[in-house]
Amino acid sequence: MGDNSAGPRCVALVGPYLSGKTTLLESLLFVSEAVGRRGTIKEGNTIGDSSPEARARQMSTELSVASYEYLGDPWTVLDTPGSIEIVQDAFDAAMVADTAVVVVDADPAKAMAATPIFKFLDDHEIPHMVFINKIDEAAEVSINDVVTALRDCSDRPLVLRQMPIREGGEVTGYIDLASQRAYAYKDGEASERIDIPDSARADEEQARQDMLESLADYDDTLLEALLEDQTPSNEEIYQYLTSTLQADEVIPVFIGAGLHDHGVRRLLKALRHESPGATESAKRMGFEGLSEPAAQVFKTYHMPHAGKQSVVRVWSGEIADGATLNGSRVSGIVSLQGHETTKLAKAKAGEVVAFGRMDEVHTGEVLTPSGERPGSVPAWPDPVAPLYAFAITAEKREDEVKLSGAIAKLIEEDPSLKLEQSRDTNELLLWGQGEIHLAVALERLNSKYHLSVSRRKPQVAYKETIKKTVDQHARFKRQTGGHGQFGDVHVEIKPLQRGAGFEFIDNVVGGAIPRQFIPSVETGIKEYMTEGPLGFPVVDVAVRLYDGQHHAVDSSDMAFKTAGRMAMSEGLPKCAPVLLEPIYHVKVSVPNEFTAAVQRIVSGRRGQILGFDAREGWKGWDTVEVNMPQSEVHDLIIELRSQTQGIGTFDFEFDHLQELTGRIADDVVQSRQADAAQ
Ligand SMILES: Nc1nc2c(ncn2[C@@H]2O[C@H](COP(=O)(O)OP(=O)(O)OP(=O)(O)O)[C@@H](O)[C@H]2O)c(=O)[nH]1
Ligand SMILES: [Mg+2]
Repeated sequence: MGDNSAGPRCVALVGPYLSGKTTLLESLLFVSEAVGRRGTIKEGNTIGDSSPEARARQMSTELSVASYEYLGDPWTVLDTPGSIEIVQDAFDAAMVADTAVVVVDADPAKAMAATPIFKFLDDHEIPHMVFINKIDEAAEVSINDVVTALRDCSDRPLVLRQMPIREGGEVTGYIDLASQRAYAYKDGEASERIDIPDSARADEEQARQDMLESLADYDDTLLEALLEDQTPSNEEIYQYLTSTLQADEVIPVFIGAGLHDHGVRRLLKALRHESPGATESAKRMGFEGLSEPAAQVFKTYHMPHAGKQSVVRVWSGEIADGATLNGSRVSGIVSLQGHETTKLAKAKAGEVVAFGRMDEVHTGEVLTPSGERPGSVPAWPDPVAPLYAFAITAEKREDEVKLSGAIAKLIEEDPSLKLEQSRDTNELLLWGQGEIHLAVALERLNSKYHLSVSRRKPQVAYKETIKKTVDQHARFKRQTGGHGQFGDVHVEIKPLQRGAGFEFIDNVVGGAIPRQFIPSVETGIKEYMTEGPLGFPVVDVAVRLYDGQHHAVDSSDMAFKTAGRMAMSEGLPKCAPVLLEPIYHVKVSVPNEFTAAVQRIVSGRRGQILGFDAREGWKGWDTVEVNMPQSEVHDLIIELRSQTQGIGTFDFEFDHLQELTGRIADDVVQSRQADAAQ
């Protein structure tokens, strides 16, 4: 690797919120002369983040794709959002990249935020480097402290490749530990080679030795050489660096400042020399030795005019516009430069392009002429599970049908969103990762589809039951002109155990109520049960129909249904009704320094701790298992993130219904009655 034979390569910029990925993309494009003028986030004129949502918020809200050529090599860069709430695109982009560059702040206190992405890259063995950004603001920061803090968040060893040179309270340049050359940063041009400052020599020797020792863990020849006090040649060192990156064994760490193009040429060169190419990545993704062309969709956009665009990495062969893949026709191939597109006649292995109007095709899908997914290709990772929901309604009634269609498109673009029609409360729930994620989704509905949507906190699926058994008689009798109405029932209403649901027992003997009317009584009873005396669906109740009367002419299905409902509406309030609230089983996962904080959060939310354990596969993390009322789970993620540097998370499922009494229950019932009165 490391020369023009690598073919088109692809790098993904990933890492925590606001660490400078989009700015670094701009710098990569500027330094490589793909753009002549440098945009900034502040001015809102970068190649990345072109959507109105991203510009307005000065944050990335979805993937941006752009390309450049450096020293004759073609590259595509995938710039991904860093917000912990908008994570899907970073994961999906990293999957298809040859190398992921984890851009982080030069601040040890912010290192932890990189944990989820390190974990993802480690789990999928995606080669990655670290770029410690904003070095221009890090005059007082020890780079070793940053690296040490990052090491705690990564399974793979981090190896510092550059050392800052400090002068007059500023970082003025760097020493490259592989080549042992020093450079002074120059604004707007390449860094200038200088002598290694005497003051830095001792540190440099030590840092270089540390680097070599880390590499030696993966190479016996190097280990022997070091043990015998031999220094390998620079050529050999570069070879070790390249092979350990490709195998995702070692994570090289670079430093710089995207905003000032500092260290960016060095990064371009490191990528050029050390990044694996599409052939290696195709192997990693299970596309080795394929006899037909293949591409894989890693992002779907719905464009207002161009329609659906499936962004793919081509893994093998060539694909021409008009080709049929998986039974769908490719209608247009374009390369992407931010929101600008350029038409192409074909795309070849290694390239990242968008295929037009393949309506049946989804993110993660492998596209081949035969339509077969090679058995060696692993399943695409599951979408990130939702954590937070709003209940939504179209502000204009006539938009309701359009709304679900538009949301389906949003979900295709971002599978970490989910739509659910709640069976309990009948609300339309939009699920996502948090408030910002959902707010961005609603803004997108507006900017792309001109849909205005109102949102509110989802209702809790309260139920009610009873605690006492009661006998109830009810008679429905009407005399209206000719035909009258008559139905008369005796029922016993009694509580059942939790989870038993509803039971109807027919104990009528001797034809007191004719057979054909008995199902109508049951229907009437069930109708009432949808909203009991407290205003909620009634559960865990048995109703035994044991007697009644009928009238030869006036009795009817209608009359007995009404009598059944009357028996319930008169009887149930006397049965000591009680509110039931849904309790969820929640598994909260955090770095273990926050485990005590979780205990506080849980007890503040009427939760009950069931136990805790190390989180499987996550170094230094705990999972705390709790039972918690649904009403408290709603915004749990917000408090959890605020207490855990953003990275705490949980999963949850309904567990059981539990009696709720006292003030909280009174409030629930009152607000239900207030709603009903409206
Ligand atoms: N001082 C300094 N500021 C920087 C540097 N790089 C980025 N910034 C600033 O950091 C802020 C965030 O930059 P972005 O490029 O949007 O960061 P990002 O990682 O793309 O953000 P998200 O995609 O939302 O996670 C902006 O105000 C940038 O101007 C840098 O090298 N030095
Ligand atoms: Mg960004």
